[in-house]
Amino acid sequence: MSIRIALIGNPNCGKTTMFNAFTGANQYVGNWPGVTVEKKEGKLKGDKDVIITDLPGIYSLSPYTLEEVVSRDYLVDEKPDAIINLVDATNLERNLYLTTQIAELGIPMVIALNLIDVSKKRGDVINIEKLGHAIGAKIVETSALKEEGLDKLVAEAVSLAKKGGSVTPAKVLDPVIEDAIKKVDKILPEDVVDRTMRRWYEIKLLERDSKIADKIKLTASVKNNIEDITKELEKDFDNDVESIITNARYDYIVDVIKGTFKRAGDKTTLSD
Ligand code: BGO
Repeated sequence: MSIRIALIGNPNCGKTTMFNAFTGANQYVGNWPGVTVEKKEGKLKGDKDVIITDLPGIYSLSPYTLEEVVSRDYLVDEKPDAIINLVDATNLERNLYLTTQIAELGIPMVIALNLIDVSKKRGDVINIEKLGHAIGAKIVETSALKEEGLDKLVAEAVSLAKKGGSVTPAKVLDPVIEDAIKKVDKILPEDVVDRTMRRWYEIKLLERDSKIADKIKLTASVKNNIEDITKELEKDFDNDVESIITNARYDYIVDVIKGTFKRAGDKTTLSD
């Protein structure tokens, strides 16, 4: 049986370069069903049982662009066996925003810390172990351009895929938001969503993501109860729910980066 691995990352993180290095001539290009967004799939060079899907480059798993919808529908509906999440090492903060969202899906994920050659040349220092621990995923340093780290990366992804199962996403948001998610969890029926993706669905429902709400059958009373939880959260923070959750993600990322990343020229040291 074949193994399905999805490549996902921000625009310009080196995804096309990496996809080409993985698949070479073994790729087919078409469109995603119903939309004019390019779909690229290919077989891994050296192991035809591994199918790699290159998802559109995006900044977020929100529902506002075709690319975002295509990428998240694929991850949620097709549920690949493993995800390779490319993170541009020279633009860590912005790239990790998407990573925090992907982690919520509970799909086994390995991070490719790409453009590491540029980051190292600049003199930036990243504590890979600590960063991986904080995010809850293994990190492999890569240069897609120089084809460095790619064998190790794909071996890690294949091994995760073969192991199967799912990952329990960490609860990394502000405790008040985590409390609201817990309340949604209590009222969301057991069998309406994939068990391992519950956190993803709960956050999207809290955010009033109607595309996600339309995917699941909820009674009017459950919908109203979720709306009440959202309203209460908005009252607590005196802000709209999407801004509240976006800000909380960035707070978490800033915290993670503080202990794991040192820009060239920064005189402070990273603690162990
Ligand atoms: C140009 N290291 C380095 N140094 N560069 C990389 C790496 C890496 O690990 N990975 C990718 N690049 P895409 P998306 C370019 O095209 O794969 C480079 O959007 C140029 N082109 O070579 O397209 C890659 O698919 C002229 O650079 O990314 C490419 O995710 C001058 O990052 C760019 C300089 O890669 C984007 C760069 C005519």
